Amino acid sequence: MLAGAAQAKDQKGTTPQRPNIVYIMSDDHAYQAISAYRSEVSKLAPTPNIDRIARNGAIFTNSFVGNSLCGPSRATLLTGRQSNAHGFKQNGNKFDNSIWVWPRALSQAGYATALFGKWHLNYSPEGIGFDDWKVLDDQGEYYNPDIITPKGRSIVEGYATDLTTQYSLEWLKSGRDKSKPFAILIHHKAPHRNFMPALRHLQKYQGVTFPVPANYFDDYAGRPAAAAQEMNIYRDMYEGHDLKMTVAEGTAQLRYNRWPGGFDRMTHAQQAEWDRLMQAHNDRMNAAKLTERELAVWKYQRYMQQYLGTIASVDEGVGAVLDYLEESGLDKNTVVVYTSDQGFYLGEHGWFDKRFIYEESMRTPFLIQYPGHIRPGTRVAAPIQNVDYAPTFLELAGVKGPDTLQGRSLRALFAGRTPADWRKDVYYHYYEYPGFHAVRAHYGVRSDRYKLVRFYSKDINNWEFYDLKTDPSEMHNRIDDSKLQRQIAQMKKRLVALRRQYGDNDGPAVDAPLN
Ligand code: SGN
Ligand code: CA
Repeated sequence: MLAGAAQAKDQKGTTPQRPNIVYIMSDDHAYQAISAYRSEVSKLAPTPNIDRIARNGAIFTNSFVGNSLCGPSRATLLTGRQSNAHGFKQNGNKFDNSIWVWPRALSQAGYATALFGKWHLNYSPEGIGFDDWKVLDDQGEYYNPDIITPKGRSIVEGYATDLTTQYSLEWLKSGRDKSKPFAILIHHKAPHRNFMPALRHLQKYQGVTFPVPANYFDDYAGRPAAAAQEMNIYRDMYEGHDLKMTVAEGTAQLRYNRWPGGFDRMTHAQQAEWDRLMQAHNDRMNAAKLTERELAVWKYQRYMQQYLGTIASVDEGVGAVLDYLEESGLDKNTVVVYTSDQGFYLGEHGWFDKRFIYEESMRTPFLIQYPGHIRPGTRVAAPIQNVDYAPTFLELAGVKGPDTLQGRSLRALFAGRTPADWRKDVYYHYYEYPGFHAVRAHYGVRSDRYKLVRFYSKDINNWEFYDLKTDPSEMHNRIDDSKLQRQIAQMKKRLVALRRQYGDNDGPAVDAPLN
């Protein structure tokens, strides 16, 4: 057996066949936009193919990240460690491709490995341990993106999501070493900003009116960091770049477009088709001369139409991969995971983007199928976090990981057993300030009932406390509520314990004075 392949023997003394792993991760895909999670928005924009995974296997209803930002989350996925431990705390850091990551461990244990799509940790994944890879440059572009491969970099005509699916299928069908089990990472750029759907989906939701979240016009009372952010749909989205609004009726000229790169890359034919498909909708908006509040709601609708439009191609891509696995019979011995690098706000608190510990950002979807090992339709409520992915894949592949892993395999959970000592609460730490969207640095802990948060930037330095049972939308900071002081003290203890457990000394000590 190959080095590192600590494959357990089963009761008959034979080595069970190691499963293949298909890990599909999109970028900024809110659980609210996956119909298996049954949100109001997703009822109007279903994801039938992603839902197949939940139907075939399990859906985790309390899945979280430890730092709701792309780079840190991806580094956690690969290393099984929290941001402070792997060191990639904010976007723009450079990932050290030589540190321990599970894809290399699987490669060394005899797996064929590949990565396609968004990487965003370093220039390329050279040295990570992938037999094959093709990645988008940095954040990646939706249309005609730059693609970096072991041979260099080039502009490829096409739509990023479709290209990522195409590369993945090519590798699965004919690119890999078929004598080995495989692990493939399919990392979609969609639905990341600036939310550009494929032309075939550009009008898909144009006529649809999505339910506006009840707290869309949040006043942020008692929550200074929530008030100070710059991720408000009606105030901070760029009308051209994000919302694709035009300057006047009868023209396709966009309003303020801070980063024109996304459109400049289109071919003339793509641009002409885009303009044609958007014209009537934009003309109606310009003709309506909307008032402030009406415009704010219109912007939410346009945001949803575009964001969900990009997900349509992701869902098709997931369907194509699942179809191939089924047609080839590979599905029987293949674990398929669908997740996102973090959650995202779809208008809750008036927001897009993520970063905050508040629910919609801290949560991330997690769906998994593994025929014969997960009962179809399983729902798991135990809290999981992205530190758990690496230990899970290692256990499935029968490979021993290093002692530095900070998560725990999900295998017992999806097999229907929650270990008695499974975690009861989840740690969180966001660092990137100053940065895009002006979300102040903070850390905190979330239990099934409460959430305790410490913001610690120079200008905003406060505690917040939420009762998720009575206030699931986190509108009322109860930190000064005399009736909750016992629970707050208890959560502070948990926060100290979790900071110790993960070795996180960044930021002020939990008992440090506020100023
Ligand atoms: C870009 C986006 C931001 C986003 C960051 C991080 N602006 O800078 O809105 O918060 O990425 O996103 S954009 O208009 O240039 O897309 S992350 O998913 O990579 O962490
Ligand atoms: Ca992201």
